[in-house]
Amino acid sequence: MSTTVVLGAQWGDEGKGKLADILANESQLCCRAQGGNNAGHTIVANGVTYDFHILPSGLVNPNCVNVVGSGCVVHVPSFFKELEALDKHGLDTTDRIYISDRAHVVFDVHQLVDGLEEVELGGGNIGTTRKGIGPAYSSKMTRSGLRMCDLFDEEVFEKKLRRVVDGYKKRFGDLLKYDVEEEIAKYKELRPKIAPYVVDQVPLLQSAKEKNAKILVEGANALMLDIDYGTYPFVTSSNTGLGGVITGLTLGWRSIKEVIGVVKAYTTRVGSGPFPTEQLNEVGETLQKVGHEVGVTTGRKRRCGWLDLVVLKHSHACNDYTSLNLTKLDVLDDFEELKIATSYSHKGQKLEGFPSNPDVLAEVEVHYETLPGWKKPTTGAKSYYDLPSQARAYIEFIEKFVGVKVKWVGVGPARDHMVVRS
Ligand code: 2SA
Ligand code: GDP
Ligand code: MG
Repeated sequence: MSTTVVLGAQWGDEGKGKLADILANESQLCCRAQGGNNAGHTIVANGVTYDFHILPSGLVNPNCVNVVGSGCVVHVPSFFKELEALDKHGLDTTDRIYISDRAHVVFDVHQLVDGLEEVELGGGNIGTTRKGIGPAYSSKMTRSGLRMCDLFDEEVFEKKLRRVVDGYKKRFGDLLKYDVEEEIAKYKELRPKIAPYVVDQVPLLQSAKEKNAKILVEGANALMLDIDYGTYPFVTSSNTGLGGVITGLTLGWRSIKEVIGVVKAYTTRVGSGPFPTEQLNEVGETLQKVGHEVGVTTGRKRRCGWLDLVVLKHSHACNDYTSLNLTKLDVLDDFEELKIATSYSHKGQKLEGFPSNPDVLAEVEVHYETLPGWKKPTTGAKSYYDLPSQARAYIEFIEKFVGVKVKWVGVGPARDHMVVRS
């Protein structure tokens, strides 16, 4: 068995879905290890644009079986909504999508609580997607959550769900506008519908191992949103790095052959939290417009700024990438010059590494290198040497600084807008 892992190296939306779709072509299984339908992965294939949230991007490839792993959280009605959207595009998903029976369930009450918790935080809110991700993982960690396997015994299901809701009622009182009876009734219909999709992931992956299958793991969100190594508390509620892959799936660590970090050629972030290279000026606006930087799940405008190699070095220190996919290089085609952050200082002192304290991060002074732009279109490039020399210099600067090879370069949204280096 050999496993390739695709991980977001910045704050998300680097273009993981596109690389996952390309690599799914040579994989028998595509698995998600963490997160829920907060993720938004856009794939442009055969002239169709697909948006994935909880479903793995391997579904676009008709020969790839897909798994939503134990480390994920699943809002069942949204799962079906996404499947229906794929069906409308004519994509046959029959017998190609399974959910681990250990994955936790996101209920409507979690989504409502997500909103209430954001209101409680006031000006210091996280800027979540309000998909109930944080509350569902909180239920998991306090051992009161329901897993997919809990859906099938009606009596136990009701008892457990009522207990979760009672806890929230105590906390939020009348602010929580939620009818548990309605949710219970909804699951009477959903129960038989979801049953064929729910499997024990452990033997499924064990059998893949025995068959020497090629497995692709599609990371969701990104390292800077990791609950332990990201910009806490402005993060999502799962381990988005390599650690989450190991706990969220049962792959066998020996099988992991590649860990590919997906890096946007500039930086974006959705939601709140410090963002040292953010450009609240014309540069940021141009990146937002040219890069069509709008959230796939919430439709929020993404914050934009220069590429930050302090972030990328930290990300590499956490995930140990074997190679990188630099994406959206084409968005930089019209810039006269480009800036790349190479170090931070705080109160006049140069910082080693990436600060863990968000207040320090919010105050850092960023030091940049300036590189010449190329002022030529890159989207038609088929091989590395089709790229302008300044674009290659930009790529090689990143490689040298981080110490990891850039193996893929994205020069447009479609499948074939990808330069592969040997
Ligand atoms: P949550 O909802 O609890 O996971 O939010 C916590 C933080 O994590 C950020 N987050 C994301 N950042 C980038 N992309 C995400 N997916 C969507 C996309 C986002 C969207 O692909 O565009 O549509 O807005 C994603 N999901 C979570 C979030 O902004 C919070 O900062
Ligand atoms: P993910 O969450 O990492 O899968 O990324 P998203 O799908 O949220 O956001 C990336 C966006 O950039 C999507 O709209 C992709 O279609 C698009 N995209 C991916 N790679 C490239 C690229 O190389 N160039 C351009 N112009 N767009 C790209
Ligand atoms: Mg995204």
